[in-house]
Amino acid sequence: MDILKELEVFRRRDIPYSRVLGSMCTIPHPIAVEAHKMFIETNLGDPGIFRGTADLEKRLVRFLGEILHHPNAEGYICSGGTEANIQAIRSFRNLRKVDRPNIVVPKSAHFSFDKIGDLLCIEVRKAELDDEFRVDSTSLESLIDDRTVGIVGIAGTTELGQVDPIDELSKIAVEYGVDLHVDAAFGGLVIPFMDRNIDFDFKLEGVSTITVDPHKMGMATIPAGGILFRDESYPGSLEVKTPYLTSRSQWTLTGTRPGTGVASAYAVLKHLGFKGMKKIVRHCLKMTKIVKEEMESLGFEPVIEPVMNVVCFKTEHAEEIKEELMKREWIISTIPNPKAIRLVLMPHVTEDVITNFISEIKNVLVTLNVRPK
Ligand code: 0PR
Repeated sequence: MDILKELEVFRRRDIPYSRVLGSMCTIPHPIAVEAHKMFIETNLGDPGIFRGTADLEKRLVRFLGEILHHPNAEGYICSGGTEANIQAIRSFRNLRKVDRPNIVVPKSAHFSFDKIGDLLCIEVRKAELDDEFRVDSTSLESLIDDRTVGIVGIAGTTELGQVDPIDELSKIAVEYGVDLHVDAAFGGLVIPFMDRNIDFDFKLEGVSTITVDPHKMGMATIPAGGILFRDESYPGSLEVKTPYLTSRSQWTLTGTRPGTGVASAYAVLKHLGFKGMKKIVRHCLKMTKIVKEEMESLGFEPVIEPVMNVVCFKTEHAEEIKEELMKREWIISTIPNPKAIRLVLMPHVTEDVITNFISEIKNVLVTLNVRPK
């Protein structure tokens, strides 16, 4: 018991999600927690032992494939968006086999692509953005050459929640004969449930692979990332032999890997269904609208009109505001260019949370004696 008390002391120092408006993770759905507990000892690294869990993973991949217009996509549940992005680009590189390979990504790409450059010894070329912070497809196209093994588009950028013109990127991918990876780590479980229609997935013929993370908007327990491949040639290029396991080979990056994320993600999607997910997304978009209006009435101006449940407000004082909020145990984040504060309206953010946050930010402006812009 003493040990548990000791753990509690540490755990109590964590900030509760009800004061977090700068994270792409959230409180897992209650059914996710139950499912997680049931699968606590499972290891998908040895699917011959955990046969049921392995079959459940196939079902979940099918679910995600259905949501992304390709029920027969290959894929697996991994540690998160970073691993998913690594595996997609690694498959492009392995399939192409060119000397000194490169990929072209938007300037707004998540920092996991910098890790990818280093790990895979690939040059990462960064394409310019347009005024709305979407990748400029002309700039991206101009960076493609005969050593380019793939291009990347983002459906839900980390900083602004913006969606690149994936349809244009798909045409470019087909024209140049290169693979297109869509990083929909965040947006993959938002866009399909929005009223607005945005094409970003396997519906577009140029899209080869998609990152989609249940541990972000899928309300699964951490870790639960997802990588989907258009066909088996992509994961096939990642395969290594596993002589002493119950399976002959594996194409995942990690060996031992939990089944908890699979169970929790499956449970949430099955429990909520399309309708339930739509309701969650509608809630998050409503909270985004409310916070945007409240912040505008304080004199803040959004960087872009929010596309999904991420909104940034321009301010020269972004860092000071963030620090002062942190002292008061509120968590937001900032972006450097343009200087802005960033809010992510995850399912745990309710109108009460927003009311408390707005009154705190008013106090912060008074304490710092600054104006919003
Ligand atoms: N791709 C995109 C578009 C992302 O936004 C992220 C993470 C990743 C890939 C990488 O995913 P993993 O972190 O699962 O490997 N985006 C968030 C970010 O960097 C991750 C995050 C989540 C950070 C919760 C903080 C936090 O409290 O902001």
